[in-house]
Order: sequence, then C-alpha cells, then structure tokens
Amino acid sequence: MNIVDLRSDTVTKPTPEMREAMAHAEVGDDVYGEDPNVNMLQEAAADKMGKEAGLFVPSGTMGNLIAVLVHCQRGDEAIMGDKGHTFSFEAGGISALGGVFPHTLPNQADGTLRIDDILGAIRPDDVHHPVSKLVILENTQNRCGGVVLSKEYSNEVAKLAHHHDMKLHVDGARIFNASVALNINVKEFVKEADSVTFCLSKGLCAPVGSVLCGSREFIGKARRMRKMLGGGMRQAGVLAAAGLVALDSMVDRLAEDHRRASELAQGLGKLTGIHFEMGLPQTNMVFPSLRAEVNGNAAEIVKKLATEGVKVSAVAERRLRLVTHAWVDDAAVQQTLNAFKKVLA
Ligand code: TLP
Repeated sequence: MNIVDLRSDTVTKPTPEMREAMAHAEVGDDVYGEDPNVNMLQEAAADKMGKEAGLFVPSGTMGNLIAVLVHCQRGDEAIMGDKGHTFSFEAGGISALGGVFPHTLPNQADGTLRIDDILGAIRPDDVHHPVSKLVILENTQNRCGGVVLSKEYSNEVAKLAHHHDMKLHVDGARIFNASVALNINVKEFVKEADSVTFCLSKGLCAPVGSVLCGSREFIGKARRMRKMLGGGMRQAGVLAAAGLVALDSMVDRLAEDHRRASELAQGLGKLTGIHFEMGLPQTNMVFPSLRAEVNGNAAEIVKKLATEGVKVSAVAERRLRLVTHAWVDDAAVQQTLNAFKKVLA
C-alpha cells in the first residue's frame, strides 16, 4: 500500500538534486567560518530576507531560541501568541535556558495578535515589572490554520515595538508559503522586523536546517549564542548545499502544495462528518474538525486512517491536521479522500 504522510511538511526528504549537491559539496570548518556552502547559504538567505546577515542553525527551534536570547536578558519579557510555536512547542526553552518571561496574548483566528492587546501588554517602566523587550509573530501561523499575516500588519507591529524600544522577531518557519500564497516578495513581510527565522527543512525539502537573519551586529551575537547552545556545526556544507538547492528551486512549487491543500479541504468538506471551524486553507495546512455525529475522537480516526495508509495528526479532541508538501501528489490527495470516506462511513 502507498503511504501518504500528511502529519507535517517536516517529513519531506531531500530531492535527487539535493542529494547530488550534498555528495559533491565542498566543505570546511564552519566554526572557523570556513565552509563555503554555509557561507553562500547564509548570504543567499540574508539577501532573500532583505537583511544584512544570516546564520545557519540546525533547527527552527534553535533559530527562535537564539533570537530570543540575543534580544532579551534574563528576567525580560517577550510578548507572543498563545498558539505560537515558541510558546507551545519549543519545550519552554526561552524560560529554561534564557530566563525569559513569556507574556502570551490570544492569537486571533487570522493568526494576528490584536494591536490593542500588544499595547496593553507592554509594561510601564516600574521596578515591579519585568522589562518588555520583544514581540514574536509567526508567519504563516501554524496552529491558526497555516494562515498568512499581511505585510502591513507585520510592519505595523514592528513599528509599534520600535516605538516602545522593543524588537520584533518573526518566526517565519513557513514564510515562503506566505510569500507564495500572496504573491509578494518575502522581504516585504519582514521589512521592519529585527530578526527572522525561516526553515529549509519543511516545505522546501532540505533534510536539516533553518536560517536566522538580521543585522550584522545581531548575527554576530547570535553566532556566539549558537556556539553556547552547542549548535556550532563543523563541515555543515553538506547540509547547506541542500539548503541552497531548496532556496533556488523549491520555493515556487509551494503553490502546488497550496492547491492540493485546497483540493483536500474541498473534498473533505463534502463529507457530512467534517466541518472547517478554523476556515479553509490559505497555504499548505488543512484543519478538519469532526462533527458530533462521527463516532470516535480525532486520535481514533488517526488510527483508522493509518490502516488505509494515510498518516495525519490529531491536534485536538475532535480536530485533525493535514499538511501538504512535495511528497504528496494528486494521487495521494485522492487516496486520502477515499480513506476519509471509508473511515467516516
Ligand atoms: N513545527 C512542527 C512541530 O514542531 C509542531 C510541525 O510539524 O508543524 N516554527 C514553526 C511555526 C513550526 O511550525 C516549527 C515546526 C518550528 C518553528 C520548529 O522547527 P524545527 O522542527 O526545525 O525545530
């Protein structure tokens, strides 16, 4: 049986072109700054993001952690969404390792944090309070449905942060999905942001790695922090070579993933047991909810779908997540719809 893996776009494997580039990559010791592919990737990434410099890091989690540790001191406060990856899925690293205090605000259905909520969360200068140092936005916002935050909104939040002597970090793990969905140059989304992390290892299919981008000064500090966290990699050019292929050739095709996510949603929407409380997909994520009439919760449906060769995630008692990516073709979409029909019948 063909296995369709829709649990995440993190399951993507390197393409043949990436394997080829990896096999022949010239390498050096990146802790000495001597790996040519890592250097090329960092420059290409910074250029794409419109920032002065980039730093290759092993994961999106480490990229976000380093950004927070550079922007904040121990005891400082970072404002972020309660559905954000940094708050929910990074093992509390900013607090455990950085002593940084998370101040969560409710993510709205469109993935944003209300401007008034942000303003209300910024602390006055008073010895009773932690110092508000950072705002974090996520684009696309994963747990709000893979929704896209507009460039106008992101830049407004950056200006607001700067006005209060704070910084903005964008967790842009899937910022290229946002850029492709709105057909806007990726730079526009992070023009005013102080730092951005984006992932090579999700929809772009590279095996490992993310790039943190920002000013030269910020990246200088980030480099020391990466070393402190044990993320200084040596001959990482074999990974960066795949990352360069990802940046060059895997961005535009994300539109296909978005089309298939829409097709999945349309097909699933025809089944009486399914509804879309969180709205229809804007990018590569589909979040179907199970109506009351469906027997079994999301975890049980996940198990039944697996017997049909379809892997999806349960993200709430009655909600699933399906993520499309380069390894999900039209036949896989059809197999998934058939599996749902059978399991929900
Ligand atoms: N997200 C994963 C899981 O950790 C939930 C997924 O399957 O979606 N920012 C965002 C917005 C992410 O979605 C993720 C991964 C990360 C950061 C972390 O990236 P990695 O896995 O490289 O540490």
